[in-house]
Amino acid sequence: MASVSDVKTSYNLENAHQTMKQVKDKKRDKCLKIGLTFGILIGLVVFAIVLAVLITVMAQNNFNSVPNNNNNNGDCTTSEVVQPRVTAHDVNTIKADITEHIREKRQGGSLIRIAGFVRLAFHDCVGGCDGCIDLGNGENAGLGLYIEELDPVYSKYSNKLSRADFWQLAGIAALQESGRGCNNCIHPWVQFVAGRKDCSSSPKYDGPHRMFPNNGGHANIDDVLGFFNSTFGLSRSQPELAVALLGAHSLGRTHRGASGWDGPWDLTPDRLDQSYYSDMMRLNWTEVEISNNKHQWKPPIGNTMMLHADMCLHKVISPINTTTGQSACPFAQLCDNQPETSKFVQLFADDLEAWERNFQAAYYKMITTGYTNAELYVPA
Ligand code: HEM
Ligand SMILES: *[C@@H]1O[C@H](CO)[C@@H](O)[C@H](O)[C@H]1NC(C)=O
Ligand SMILES: *[C@@H]1O[C@H](CO)[C@@H](O)[C@H](O)[C@H]1NC(C)=O
Ligand SMILES: *[C@@H]1O[C@H](CO)[C@@H](O)[C@H](O)[C@H]1NC(C)=O
Ligand SMILES: [Ca+2]
Repeated sequence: MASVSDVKTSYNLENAHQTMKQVKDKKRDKCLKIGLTFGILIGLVVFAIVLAVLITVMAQNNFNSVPNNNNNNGDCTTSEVVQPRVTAHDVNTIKADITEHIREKRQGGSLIRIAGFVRLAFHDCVGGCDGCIDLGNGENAGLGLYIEELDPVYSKYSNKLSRADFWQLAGIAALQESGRGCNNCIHPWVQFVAGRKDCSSSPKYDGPHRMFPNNGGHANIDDVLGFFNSTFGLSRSQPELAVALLGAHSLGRTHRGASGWDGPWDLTPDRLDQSYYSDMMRLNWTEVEISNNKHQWKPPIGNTMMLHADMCLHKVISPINTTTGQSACPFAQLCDNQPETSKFVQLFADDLEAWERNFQAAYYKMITTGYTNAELYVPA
C-alpha cells in the first residue's frame, strides 16, 4: 500500500516540476519583450500564483491519498482473519479455567502443572509458536501428558482462539499462579497477545525437525547463547536475557522417564524464586554420571541438580566430551567463572527486580516468535 501511494506522490511531483518549467519559460519571454524590471515584477506575481495553485493541488492529493490507504489496509486485514477475535472477557474466563485445572492437579501441596505448562509454552515457540509439538522428538519427551490434559479445556474455547494462543495463555496463567502469595518470587507481568496460527496437524507436528540446544545433553555456553539468539532473537550481545529466561528452571524438575535426567533444580519447584541462581553460586557442585553417557551436576546434600546448560552460565565447563558428555572441569568450584554470563547469575541471585525485568522481556520475545506485531493483537 505504501508503495502505491509513493508512486502516486512522485508522479504528481514530476507533473508539478514540468508545469513549473513551462511557467519559467513563459516568464523569460516576457522579460525580453517588456524589459527587465517590469518583467521581474510580473514574473514574481505569476510565479506566486502558480506556486499557490500547485501547493493547493498537492495538499488536496495528499489529503485524498490518506483515507484511501486506510481503506485498503482495512480490507486486507479483514480478509486474512479467519478466527474471530478473542475478547479480554474470554481471556479472563479461559485463564480462570486453566488455573482451576492447575490447582486440581496439585500433588502433595505442590502445583506441579505450573512447570509443565511453562515448558510446553517454551517448546511450542521453538520454530515459531504454532500449537504443534513433535512427540517423536526426544527433546519434547514428557509434554504429551500436558497436551492431553489441556485438550478437553481447549475444546471448550477452540472457536475463540488457536491452540497456539491457548498454550501461551496456559503458560501465562501458570506464571501468575507461581507467584501467588510469594514475596521472594518474581511476578513477571507478561501481556497476553493473540493471533497465532496453528500448523495444519495441530497438536501434532509433522514438519522438519526442530533443533533444541541440548545437543544430546552436551550443551555448553555457545550452544545455549547461540540457541537463544537464533531461535528467539535474544541477542548474543545481551546474554542477560538468556540467563534470565533459563531461570524458568526454578520451576519443575527433570524426569528419568522423560529426558533421562533426574531431579529438580531447587527445593521450590512451583515458585519462581532466586534459589536457581543462589544455589548455582553457593553450592559445591560436582559432575556425576547418572546413566550411560549422561552427566549432571549434584550438590553435596540433597537431590537437586543442574544440567550442563545451566552450569555453563556460571562456570567454564567446556570442552564437554561429545561422546561421553563429560565436562573437562568436573568440580565447579575449581572452574573459571564464565566471563560473559556469570555476572548475571550473580546479579539475579542478588536482585529480584533485575531478574524480573529481564525475564519479562525475554519471555515476551519467546512467546511472539514467528509473528510480526501486526499479526498479533491485545484482546479488548
Ligand atoms: C538451554 C536451554 C534449555 C535446556 C537445555 C532445557 C532442558 C530441559 C530439560 C532436559 C528438562 C527436563 C525435562 C524432563 O525430563 O521432564 C527441562 C525441563 C523444564 N524446562 Fe527447560 N531447558 C531449556 C530452556 C528452558 C526455557 C527457556 C524454559 C522456559 C522459559 C524452560 C522451562 C522448563 C521447565 C519449567 C521445566 C520443568 C518441566 C516439568 O517439571 O515437567 N526451559 N528443561
Ligand atoms: C544471532 O542471530 C542473528 C539473526 O538470526 C544471526 O545473524 C547471527 O549470526 C546470530 N549470532 C550468533 C552469535 O549466533
Ligand atoms: C567440594 O567438593 C569436592 C568434591 O566432593 C571436595 O573435594 C571439596 O573438598 C569440596 N569443597 C568444599 C569447599 O567443600
Ligand atoms: C571422550 O571420552 C572417551 C571415553 O573416555 C575417550 O576415549 C575420548 O578420548 C574422549 N574424547 C576427548 C576429545 O577427550
Ligand atoms: Ca524455585
